Amino acid sequence: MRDLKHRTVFVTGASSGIGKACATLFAEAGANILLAARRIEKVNKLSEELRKQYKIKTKEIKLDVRNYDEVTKTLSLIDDQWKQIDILINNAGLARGFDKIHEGKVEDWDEMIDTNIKGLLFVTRRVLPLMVERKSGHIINIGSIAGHETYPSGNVYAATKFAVNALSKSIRMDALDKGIKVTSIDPGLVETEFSLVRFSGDEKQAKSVYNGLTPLTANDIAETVLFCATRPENVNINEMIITPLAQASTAHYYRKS
Ligand code: NDP
Ligand code: 8X3
Repeated sequence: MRDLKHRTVFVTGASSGIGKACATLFAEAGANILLAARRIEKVNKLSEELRKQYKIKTKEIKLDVRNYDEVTKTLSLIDDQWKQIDILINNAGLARGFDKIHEGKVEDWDEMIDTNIKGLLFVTRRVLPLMVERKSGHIINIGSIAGHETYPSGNVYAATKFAVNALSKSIRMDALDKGIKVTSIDPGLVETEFSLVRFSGDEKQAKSVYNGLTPLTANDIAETVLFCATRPENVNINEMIITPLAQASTAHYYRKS
């Protein structure tokens, strides 16, 4: 098992859900954490808690992954010690809306494509060269079961996660001779702010996604991310699909009552 002590882990979307849980578990394992999201007040709070509790180093960055100039400038301005990124967790992402494609909102499509595909690419474009230079690093993309199979009204969200799936495979090929690991973690239903964001703050609708079943927690996913990040040097986990017990596919759920 690889030791994470003093390693540098960069988590995008660290203000909530899976990203927050990853930042916490990696901090507990002794890694130094670079935390990024747009809601900097949430990032700052978590950062301070992690520093105090686990005696590690943290750095907060306010970042909108959709803006390539911002990604470039922010990452070029961080101290050299923080540029030695050992593990990048490309987690920032979202679903917007749940419309049939002929009724879909173009602004929702733009937001998902800009965040889930272009945002992941923008961050990777700035971080991967630093790993290539050092011939070492691990990129962990948070994809989705929706990157393997779609579902009614899942259309553009699923398309963005199919793209993440393709990019994980592509990065693995392009960086094959550079000693870089690439892993795709592909969850099913995880109860986070995800559904609240998808349904634009409608709490009742968001809650109904998890009716009658026990969804995964962000911590369940963070544990699998940590597992992948701590395999021996020669081992690369390519992808993992993780669902709650009550989910068999993007369209099959067993709901009690
Ligand atoms: P949350 O809504 O709880 O967290 C999403 C995170 O992404 C937030 O920290 C948010 O931060 C960040 N984010 C969103 N847009 C941007 C942006 N433009 N720039 C920077 N950060 C951004 O949802 P989850 O934790 O569930 O989602 C994390 C990932 O997991 C996503 O990629 C999602 O697609 C994926 N996933 C989730 C599943 C689920 O059922 N929950 C299942 C499968 C995959 P902020 O708003 O502060 O910028
Ligand atoms: C989130 C899981 O099934 O809601 O990626 O698309 S799903």
